[in-house]
Amino acid sequence: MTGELTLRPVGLRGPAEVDEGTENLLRLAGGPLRFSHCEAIWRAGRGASRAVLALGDIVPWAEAREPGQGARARALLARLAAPRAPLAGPTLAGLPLDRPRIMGILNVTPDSFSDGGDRADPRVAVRDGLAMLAAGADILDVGGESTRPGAQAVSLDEERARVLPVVEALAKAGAIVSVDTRHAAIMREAVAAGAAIINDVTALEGDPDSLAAAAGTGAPVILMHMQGEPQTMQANPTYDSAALDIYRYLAARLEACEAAGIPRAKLVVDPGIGFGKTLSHNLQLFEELALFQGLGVAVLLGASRKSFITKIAPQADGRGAGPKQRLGGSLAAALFGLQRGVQILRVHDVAETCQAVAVWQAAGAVPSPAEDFARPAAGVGGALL
Ligand code: 7PM
Repeated sequence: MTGELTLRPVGLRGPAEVDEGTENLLRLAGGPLRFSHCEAIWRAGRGASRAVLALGDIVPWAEAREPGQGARARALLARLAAPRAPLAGPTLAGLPLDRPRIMGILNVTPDSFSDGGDRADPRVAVRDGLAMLAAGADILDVGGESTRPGAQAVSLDEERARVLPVVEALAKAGAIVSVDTRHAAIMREAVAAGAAIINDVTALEGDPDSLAAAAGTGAPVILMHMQGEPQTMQANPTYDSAALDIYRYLAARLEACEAAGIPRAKLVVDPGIGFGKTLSHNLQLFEELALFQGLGVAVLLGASRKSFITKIAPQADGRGAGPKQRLGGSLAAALFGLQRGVQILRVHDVAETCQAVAVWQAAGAVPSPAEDFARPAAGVGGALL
């Protein structure tokens, strides 16, 4: 019975915490973090065996699980270490992913949960988008259909009217715009209007035409995991193992995209915090975020202002903090994600997040130029294999 091997880098360290001259290390996805150990997970049927192993012990451990798994382990290690290709498409020259990227959220829906419909007016949305750019956003994510549980379905015409004017204006202003939609027609029209990236909470499954539409645009695609539908996804989310189940789902979506002609270099995965997950599932995903780097593509984290924050830290009066009172938790989640190797942060509070990331980097997670050039990082071809 063929099982399934996954490797989760653990003990991720910044350059000031490692000795590249003596340790057997890999850099995670070409970014600032290094690792010398992985949790190796072997899942056969419903059982899973796990072991935290030094890099040099992983291939033999895998081979001992099942002949041929040593080669699989080598391939996974190569994917974990490989620098992520810059995101590129017909209107996107190439956004390097070797440092944290900030995606500012522009929900242009009258009922968007976090900004209470402030941006139903396109002029307001464009003004706010430009402010986010000035505050340091690398990408602006424009969405016209609320995915709040119980939200009213939106007609294509209504979504069009909300999204396209904002996409066009911001793209004309020079912004890298992603369109947050599950509808193939909106994907096509938004890219034609200047959107550079497609962001789909249904991982191109929400519309039978999405795979072809996305492939046809040539735009990079963010594939997010959601269990069920927004209306019902929080009723009783269940997994054998949330991180492993979601990893398996995203691996399958990556295969489907490649088969449809979308190369892996244009794909980003996202575990979908809050989309069909209990608090426990969300926390396990945070802890195990580095697992997703084994898919060999960039990882996006969308935790900003989400309700799990109020479940962890209710306000003194016991009530849940409203979306705009969740900044502290959002920043903590963002930095935790960076510490687990996440490449893109999808956030409402751009200025605050950029400031937090800058302090995180200065505090040691990013190599000083001297440090970085003095000792080139060990590659996959080094002593470990
Ligand atoms: C109501 C409920 C309104 C939830 C908006 C939301 C993500 C996303 C959204 C995410 C990616 C929000 C969500 N969340 N796209 N779109 N990842 N890739 O909190 O986590 O913004 S909508």
